[in-house]
Amino acid sequence: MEVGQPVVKVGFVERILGVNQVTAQRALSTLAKRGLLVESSGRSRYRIWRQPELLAVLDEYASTIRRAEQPPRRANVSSLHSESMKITVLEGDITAADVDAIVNAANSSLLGGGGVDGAIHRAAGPALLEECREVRRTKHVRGLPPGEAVATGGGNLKAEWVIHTVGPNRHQGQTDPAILESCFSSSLDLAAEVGARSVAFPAIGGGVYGWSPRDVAEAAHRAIVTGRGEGRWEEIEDVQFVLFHETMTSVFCQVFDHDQW
Ligand code: AR6
Repeated sequence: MEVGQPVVKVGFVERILGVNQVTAQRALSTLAKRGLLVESSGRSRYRIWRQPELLAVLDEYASTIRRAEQPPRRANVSSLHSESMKITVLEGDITAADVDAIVNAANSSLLGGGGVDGAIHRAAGPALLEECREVRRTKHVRGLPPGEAVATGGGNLKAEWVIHTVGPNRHQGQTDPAILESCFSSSLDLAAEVGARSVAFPAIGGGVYGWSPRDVAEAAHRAIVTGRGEGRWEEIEDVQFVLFHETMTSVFCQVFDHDQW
């Protein structure tokens, strides 16, 4: 190990994530395989390789393990109604959502990635990647800009459509919350356009792209309040936020609970 290189130890991971040693070790080994850490001094110390993504991915990984330790469940923790739109905050895996359209937190390449993007591509199968390649060849040759959305079929998913949007990447200096808000409104515009009546969103931007749970929840909330105020998305009856972490879920509940729908 080089002198001065930041390291992460199993005990640290146990403490910050509140998991046991076996879970912490499994998380670190997986992160090393993903190239975010490099093993050094055996299996107890790892050199940090790609710091900005590390904590987000660790957190996501630990949630996956915690869910595997306890049988998976989709907790309906909050359900709010406007005149015609029901908004629900759920905790679980979005690929299992029983909706017409699932929104993907993609990157501009549209060719897949980690996080929820990776999960959606794995669950949808190769037809999704093929459709994304076609979108790149035709509509978005230079890639999909942050804040915009594009629809494809859902491949093997229950959902008929996947709506791909790209969050602003804070690590690349894209810090304008209006772009994040636009991810939610453009996705709903497109969902309405393809005829979806139910739509599931992940916490766009809330992982690798570095937005806090509150930033994401408030952007989603502002988008829906503004759009509904303008009479948009009348046809969409059911909006679900399907979130991966307790922290994200509780922040969404706070933000969406404080007013009447
Ligand atoms: N179901 C629901 N939420 C999930 C799932 C899942 N199966 N998996 C992860 N999440 P991220 P971003 C949560 O990083 O910040 C990708 O590599 C996750 O815990 O997926 O917009 C893309 O290709 C977090 O709360 O999206 C881009 O390169 C939230 O989904 C980049 O990441 C969003 O985390 C986009 O970064």
